[in-house]
Amino acid sequence: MTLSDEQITHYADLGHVTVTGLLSNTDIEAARNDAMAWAGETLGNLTPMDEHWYLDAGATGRHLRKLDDPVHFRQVYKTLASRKSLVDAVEQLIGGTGVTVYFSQIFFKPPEGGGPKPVHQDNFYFGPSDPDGLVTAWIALDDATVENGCLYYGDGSHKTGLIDHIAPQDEPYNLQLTPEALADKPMTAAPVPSGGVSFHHGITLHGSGDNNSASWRRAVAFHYVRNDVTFVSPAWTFDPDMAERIS
Ligand SMILES: O=C(O)CCC(=O)C(=O)O
Repeated sequence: MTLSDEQITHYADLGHVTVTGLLSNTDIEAARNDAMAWAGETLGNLTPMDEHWYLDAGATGRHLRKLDDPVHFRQVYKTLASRKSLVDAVEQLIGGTGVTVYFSQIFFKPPEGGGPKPVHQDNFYFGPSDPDGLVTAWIALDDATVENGCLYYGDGSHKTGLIDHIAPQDEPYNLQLTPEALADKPMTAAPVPSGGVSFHHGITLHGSGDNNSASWRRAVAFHYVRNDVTFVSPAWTFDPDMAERIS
C-alpha cells in the first residue's frame, strides 16, 4: 500500500493530500524531456484557434500553456500513469475495481509570466456519476513553489458540493468560480517537490498562481476514475476515445 492511514484521513478531511517522493527521478526526467519534445513539435503546427487556446498569453516568448491527453498520445506518460506506487494510491482513494485515466493534461507554466489557472472544481467539468469516484493526481515535474505558481486548495471544500462556474466569453474552456463565490473561500498553498504527487478529490476547489520565477513550473495532471464511473452531467465535452484504462 502506498498511502498511510494518516494520508487517507487527510484526504478524507481536507479533500487533498500531497505525497513526496512517489515517483523516481528517472521517470520525472523522462516526462520533462518528452513534454518539451512534444511541445516543440506542436508549436510548429498550431492553427490560429489552437494559438488562442494553447499559447500562454502572459509569457514572454512563444510558449504553450498546456497540452492535452499525454497518456493517450505519449508512451512515456502512459508508463508514468501505470506506475504501481501511483495506481495503488489512486485505488486506495477511490476504490479498487480498476481505474482509467479519463483525461490528462501537461501544464507548462513557463518562466516569468506563465499565467494562473483560475479556481475551479474538476467534477464540474467531468460530471461523474459518483462524485467520490474521480481523483486527480497532480505530479510536479519541477519543484512547485508559491513563487512559480503552485496549486492552492480550498481545504474541506469537497464536502460542500459543486458550485456554479462561469467562463470568459472568448475562453469557453476556462470554467471558473465567480469572484463573489470565491470571496469567502480561503485557499491554502500546496507546494510540491519534483516527483511528488498532490491528489485532489473531484469537488475540491483548486487553482494556481502566476509564475514569477525565472524557471519552469511544469506538471502533469492525470484524472483517474473508477472503471464503473460514467459521466452524467459534464459541463465540457471530452472525447472518450482519449481515455486509457490502467487497471
Ligand atoms: O497546474 C495547474 O496550474 C492547474 C492544475 C489543475 O487545474 C488540475 O490539475 O486540475
